Amino acid sequence: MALNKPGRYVLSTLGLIFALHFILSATHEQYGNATSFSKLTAAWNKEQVKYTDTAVPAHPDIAPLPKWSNGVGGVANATRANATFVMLARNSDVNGAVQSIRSLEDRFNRDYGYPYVFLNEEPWSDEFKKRISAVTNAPIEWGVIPHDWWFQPSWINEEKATEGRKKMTEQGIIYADSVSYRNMCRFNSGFFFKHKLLLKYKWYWRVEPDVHFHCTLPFDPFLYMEAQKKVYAFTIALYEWSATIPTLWDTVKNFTKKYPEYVAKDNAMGFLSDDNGAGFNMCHFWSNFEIADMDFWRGEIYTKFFEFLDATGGFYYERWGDAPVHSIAAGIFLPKSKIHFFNEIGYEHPPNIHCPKDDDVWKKGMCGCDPGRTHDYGPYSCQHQWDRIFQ
Ligand SMILES: Nc1nc2c(ncn2[C@@H]2O[C@H](COP(=O)(O)OP(=O)(O)OP(=O)(O)O)[C@@H](O)[C@H]2O)c(=O)[nH]1
Ligand SMILES: *[C@@H]1O[C@H](CO)[C@@H](O)[C@H](O)[C@H]1NC(C)=O
Ligand SMILES: *[C@@H]1O[C@H](CO)[C@@H](O)[C@H](O)[C@H]1NC(C)=O
Ligand SMILES: *[C@@H]1O[C@H](CO)[C@@H](O)[C@H](O)[C@H]1NC(C)=O
Ligand SMILES: *[C@@H]1O[C@H](CO)[C@@H](O)[C@H](O)[C@H]1NC(C)=O
Ligand SMILES: [Mg+2]
Repeated sequence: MALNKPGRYVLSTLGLIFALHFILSATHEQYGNATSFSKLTAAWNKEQVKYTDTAVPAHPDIAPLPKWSNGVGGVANATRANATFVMLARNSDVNGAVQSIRSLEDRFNRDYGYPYVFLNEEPWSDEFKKRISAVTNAPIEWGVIPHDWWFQPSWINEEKATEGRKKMTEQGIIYADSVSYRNMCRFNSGFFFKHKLLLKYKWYWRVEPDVHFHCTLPFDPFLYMEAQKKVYAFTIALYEWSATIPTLWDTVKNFTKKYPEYVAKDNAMGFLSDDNGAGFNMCHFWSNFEIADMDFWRGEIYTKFFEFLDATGGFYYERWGDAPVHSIAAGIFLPKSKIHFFNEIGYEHPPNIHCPKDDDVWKKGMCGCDPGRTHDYGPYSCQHQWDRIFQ
């Protein structure tokens, strides 16, 4: 695990855990029962116990842990985060969606029971609901997206948008001609976290149909994010097709000129740019996997940022992806220490795969992937640009 200096961490938090424990035991009989010291000691060797100092009350909408679970790190359900999975999909994505959820349940969630929120611009089919419900016992909510958060706004100049799609098609860009792909990118950039089913959660883990989780997670990544005060996490970093975002960076620069106070000190600009912000080097986090804090997207800075981008029409006149938009925002408006690379999470969204290269991490996670195939330092990877900002 990428935890720094576990020994020191445990020591420095022991006091806090004990103090919290005594207060809670005295005031909550149920807490006392669930965490009697014999149980705590038995679970001591499990990684998760290290995070108990950041325990938050179980979210009211999170069901009790599944019967077969040993509890989160053996500490019952008091320690789950205020978190949910979110999947945007079409009814026709059902087979891929089932495959992704099976994989996620097997490698992580069967022991945690974090809820799922599914989003679609159309009503969910009975088949989709039935097939997904069959492969998880976790709570599931089925959301429909409000019309205006999905479809091309009426103020977009359709002639200009058509022209943009035509030009991109000639350049042989993937999804060049697709309006629905653009709807999806704009929705993921600026709206999903405002959906009423997501408002009650702080953390989300984005999952797509047809992805694979290749390693068993020996800890709860949500509680890790919380404990380490992270905001945004990724597993794969790569280059964007520049033809999809010709004016994005200039728009970003206009925004930061207007609001210089929003730019974080010690940010991750060195990941996004090779010349101190003059140009964008196309490096971004691959957003089909994300674990992040929705309160960052909901906050003043990102709200203004998205509105500024959206007003230019670039999501339709060009083909701005939610991946560069999220990555640029995280990279500029957050200190770099709040962005995390989850090496332990073996993840595949074909054609790319992150498989932990370190032998101990790979073994501990019982990873089913070939570390030789990992994207990390392949030719299309931006992992070097990520590493260099910490050197
Ligand atoms: N409801 C809905 N979901 C969509 C639509 N288009 C894409 N999605 C979802 O949005 C996410 C991203 O779309 P993908 O088609 O996977 O795009 P991608 O990951 O860039 O490209 P792929 O390599 O094809 O996976 C996935 O979760 C899709 O299921 C759509 O028109 N409606
Ligand atoms: C705590 O444990 C005792 C003894 O096992 C039991 O009688 C009591 O009902 C429990 N309290 C709660 C709130 O679970
Ligand atoms: C877990 O939480 C649920 C809902 O808050 C509660 O009903 C259940 O008793 C809790 N279980 C334990 C072991 O604390
Ligand atoms: C979970 O997070 C959301 C968003 O920050 C917040 O509104 C809600 O009150 C939180 N719920 C709990 C139980 O902490
Ligand atoms: C940035 O602002 C300048 C000055 O207002 C403007 O001329 C230019 O078109 C803007 N660039 C983009 C990409 O919006
Ligand atoms: Mg995809």
